Amino acid sequence: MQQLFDIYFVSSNKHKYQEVKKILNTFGIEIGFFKTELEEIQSNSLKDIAKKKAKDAFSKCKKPLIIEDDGLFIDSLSGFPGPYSSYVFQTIGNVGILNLLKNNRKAKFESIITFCDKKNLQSFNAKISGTISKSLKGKGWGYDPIFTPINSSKTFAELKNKNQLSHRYKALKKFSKWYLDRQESNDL
Ligand code: ITT
Repeated sequence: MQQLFDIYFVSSNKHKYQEVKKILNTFGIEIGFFKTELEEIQSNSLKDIAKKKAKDAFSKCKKPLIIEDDGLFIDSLSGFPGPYSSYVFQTIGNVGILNLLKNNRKAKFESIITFCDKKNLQSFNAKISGTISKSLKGKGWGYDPIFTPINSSKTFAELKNKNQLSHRYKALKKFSKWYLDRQESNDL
């Protein structure tokens, strides 16, 4: 029989779910996976995209849920690919990004986690600074082989503790505090 959860992560991306599950477990939150493609509006604001995605997710899953929208923002490319990170990864990919960069390799990863249920639509965001490596390093998903977080010489793909410092970890930490406080005061 299928297990029922108090809260679901809705996404098409199983790598994101695997990380979200591990991170939330460390905060004592169990989460189920509702795998589906979500509507992504075109906007320069991750927060607007995330809110729309969360409403679309709720119309499909019909249970309390979170979704996540991420963007990789590269300084020398004026923030590109930003809200288009998913599309850019599927088209030019990591090698395409490496070919676009010269000396300035500074970048940021941002995560927005949005919670949605019948009453609430609440977002939590976090960023991590870093640089884009000069070549692919390590085996990881998405941009992990090219993103080196600040204070590290290794890419996300090479690091063992990505889930203790990533943009996703920081946004989920904020969400967990809010969620557990609400649960404790029977406000959910
Ligand atoms: P959803 O169904 O949840 O929307 P998605 O993969 O389309 O899944 P996003 O729109 O948030 O998700 O995509 C941002 C892209 O950025 C994603 O497809 C990855 O390629 C990349 N990405 C996000 N977080 C990452 C991480 O921690 N490490 C590596 N790449 C990441």
